[in-house]
Amino acid sequence: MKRALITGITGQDGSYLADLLLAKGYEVHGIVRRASTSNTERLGDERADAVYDGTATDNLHLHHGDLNDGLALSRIVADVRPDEVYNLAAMSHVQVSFDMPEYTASTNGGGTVRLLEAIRAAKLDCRFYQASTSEMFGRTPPPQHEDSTFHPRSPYGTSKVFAHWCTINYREAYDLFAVSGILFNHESPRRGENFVTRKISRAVARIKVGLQDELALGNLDAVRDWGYAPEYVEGMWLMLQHEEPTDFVLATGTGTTVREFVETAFDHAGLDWRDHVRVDERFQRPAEVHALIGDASKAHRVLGWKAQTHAGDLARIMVDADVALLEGT
Ligand code: NAP
Ligand code: G4F
Repeated sequence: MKRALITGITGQDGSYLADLLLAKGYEVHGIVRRASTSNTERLGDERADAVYDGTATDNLHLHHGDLNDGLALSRIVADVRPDEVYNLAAMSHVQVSFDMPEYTASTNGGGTVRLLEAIRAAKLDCRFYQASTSEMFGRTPPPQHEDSTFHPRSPYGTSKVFAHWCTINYREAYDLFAVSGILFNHESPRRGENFVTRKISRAVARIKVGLQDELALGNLDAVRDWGYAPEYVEGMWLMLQHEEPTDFVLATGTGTTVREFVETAFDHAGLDWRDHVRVDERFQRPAEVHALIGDASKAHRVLGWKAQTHAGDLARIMVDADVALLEGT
């Protein structure tokens, strides 16, 4: 039985990856931050409680830790001795990173080094996945691929460029099977509520049932390449099963503006977005990434991976899920 360690297991991707690996028969270990309220909702609070009180019946194991705590990371890595490590934990919100640049650098950049050092110190022969991002391309015009120039536009983007190069450096310096997945935006009903797609789908559902009338957004002209998160975690796993450690872009290859996503989401609920959306300066960023559209042909050619769900279907999936959540079904 293979053993995997996932940082960020309570996040959108971590929770889908845990589901995938458990279904494949892995023993799954996850690192969870201590919080004063539950942060295990995406894993299923009852399932997480069962892990903590020792009554769990599946192969999920949770450990308290933090990417800013190198000693805890070292202890967990040495105790678990995983075959595969997926580093998904991050301060992942681009706009928030402008408010917390030091914390973002320490968590996303320093945290990756701490984890890589923990693996090296434990002399582990494991495979390592780093959650890199299309935000690293920033100002470089689309289509962006594995060899495109990095020009990050936020503290988040710069921290991820550092972590990306650390991953490559540990591959070259220590022969670690370390892979960087450069993933374009991927969303789902489990997406955090302050990312734009979920903010929109949640607002549409609330407007439809009369709980809200207005939705305030920032830049409606930004173009993103939005895919469906469960498909992207499959891609992460495929990268670690490949015989060679090499980096991959995952993307749909289709660009959609925020305005188009809004229009599709409101249309799906039988609403006219012009009656409800207003632009609010508070959601504009000091430096914006105007257009991200990925070229994932390497992942298709080498791994057989191809995105199946595009932005229109994604908007409908997310609106349906938020309506169902409100209706309690
Ligand atoms: P997410 O939903 O925001 O999840 C982030 C995870 O990191 C959560 O489990 C969070 O814990 C954890 N975390 C945050 N700070 C931490 C710390 N100091 N120590 C330990 N854990 C910490 O993000 P996601 O969308 O699943 O993304 C997963 C990874 O892929 C991130 O690294 C992100 O930057 C990267 N990425 C995401 C996308 C995308 O479109 N989703 C695209 C490219 C790359 P809590 O639950 O306690 O907050
Ligand atoms: O949903 P967003 O906050 O995602 P963003 O900035 O693209 O970052 C996400 O994708 C990255 C991959 O490229 C990940 F690495 C990162 O961790 C995260 O998952 O914003 C998308 C676009 C931006 O151009 C933003 O300016 O939507 C625009 N936007 C317009 N109004 C808004 C809003 N974004 C947010 N969050 N909230 C708004 O009201």
